[in-house]
Amino acid sequence: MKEFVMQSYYSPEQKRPFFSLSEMVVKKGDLVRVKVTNTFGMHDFVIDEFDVKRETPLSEEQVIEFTASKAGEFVYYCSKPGHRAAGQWGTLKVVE
Ligand SMILES: [Cu+2]
Repeated sequence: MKEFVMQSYYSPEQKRPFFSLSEMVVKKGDLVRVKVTNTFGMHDFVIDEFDVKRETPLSEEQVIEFTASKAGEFVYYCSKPGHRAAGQWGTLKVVE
């Protein structure tokens, strides 16, 4: 089990949305638990390759679990309009 904790938020100063964590590294076969708390704005958490798509309501910790069943580099991102393009994404590295 690999556990990660991150915040999802919109920065009024920088005028763009963020995840507080930009990278997660796990081993193939690991059960991955990601705790995401949205502290400002409207966001979700998506990893297409692992069929992860979770709404993250404001101020509620969401616990997302999946098995890293394939190796490679994948992107986790927020699918709200414009957020990924503005930089709200990170890299999930699954090593053999
Ligand atoms: Cu977002």
